[in-house]
Amino acid sequence: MAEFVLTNATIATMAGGTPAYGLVEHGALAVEDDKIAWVGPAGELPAQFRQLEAEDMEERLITPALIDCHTHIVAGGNRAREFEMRLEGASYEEIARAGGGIISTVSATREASEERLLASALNRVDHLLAEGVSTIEIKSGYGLDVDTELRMLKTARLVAAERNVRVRASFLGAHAVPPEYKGQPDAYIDEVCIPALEAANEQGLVDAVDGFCEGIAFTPAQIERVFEKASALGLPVKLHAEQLSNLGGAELAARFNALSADHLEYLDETGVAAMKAAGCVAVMLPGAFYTLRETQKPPIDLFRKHGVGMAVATDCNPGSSPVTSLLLSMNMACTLFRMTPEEALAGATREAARALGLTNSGTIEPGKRSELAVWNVAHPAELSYRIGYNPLAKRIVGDLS
Ligand code: DI6
Ligand code: FE
Repeated sequence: MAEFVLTNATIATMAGGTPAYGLVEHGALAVEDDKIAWVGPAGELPAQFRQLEAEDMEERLITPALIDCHTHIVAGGNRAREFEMRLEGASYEEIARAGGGIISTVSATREASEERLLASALNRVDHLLAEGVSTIEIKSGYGLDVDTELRMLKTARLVAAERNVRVRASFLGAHAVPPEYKGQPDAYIDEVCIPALEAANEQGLVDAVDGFCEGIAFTPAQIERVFEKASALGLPVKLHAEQLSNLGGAELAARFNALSADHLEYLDETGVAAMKAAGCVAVMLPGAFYTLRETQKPPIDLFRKHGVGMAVATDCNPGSSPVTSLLLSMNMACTLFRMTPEEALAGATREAARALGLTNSGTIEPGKRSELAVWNVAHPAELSYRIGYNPLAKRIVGDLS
């Protein structure tokens, strides 16, 4: 069992309250059994920890290890051609309605073997781990048939077997209507989506159930049927909601006590209030906003006013957010959405943990797991400030399996 002390560090505990960042200067922390045993000013380290091996952090910054709470990192192929088409004037919705978009990744994913899916996912996962990420949420939703949905979820589990990373797998069968069910979304939900969810759950492959509630995807009534099945199976839910229009998806998610509602550019105050009442986290995905050159920003001021927690994630996917940097996503959350660097860091740690229902990760507090990132910077605002620069010194995360 690991027992050690890290000393002479600046520690952003992200435990909330004051001072900002929960900052401890000239700090130390003690780790026992992969848990935080103590954190505070180095001069106050209790006697019982003074005989443990101590490592001098030379005034580096320690934060909770980062958590990417929304990715589609397992996917076949890429959509560089659609990137070109959008630059030539086509919209994301037009491309989707013409059979491209999510459906083009579905074709590539159906054709890919488990080995190919795993190798391409690991390549992207490694970029996240190099930035001090401990935990990655991975969605299915590019299979849209029972076999391929299961293959994606198995690949997500294999990521955690190949690397020291915690993976949370979300079933996203209600992501798009596949070509063989064109014009028959209800039949798709009944004949494919719900049976795939049951099969995946039986095999222990599902930690949460997600959906895409949008004009180009599924109506609230269709998502509700998937959520009812999730509830019957005892699985928590989350939802892609209000990304391109307001269909009341966040309110639906709140009625099912969703862990999170994600995107939310078109959310109104009624939806924000419903999320607050349900304790639902708002997941901000500035990489998709940037890639699609959106102009309607999510209602950050309303989230602040109502006290709705905001997470920040990459939304790593081949179409709307080919982003494999959580630090860049934090920078975009600040520059594009006007979140503060403190909110952005909380969004990639404490609030991201909440968005995944993880109660023992995301802050540096006694009793929580010691999942830490050590950075070659002096102040936590530097993590959001630089662009395309990775200041990670090391990840200290214990065994995440
Ligand atoms: N919203 C997203 O950001 C991803 N899925 C979704 O429902 C993007 C999916 C894609 O374009 O491949
Ligand atoms: Fe997404």
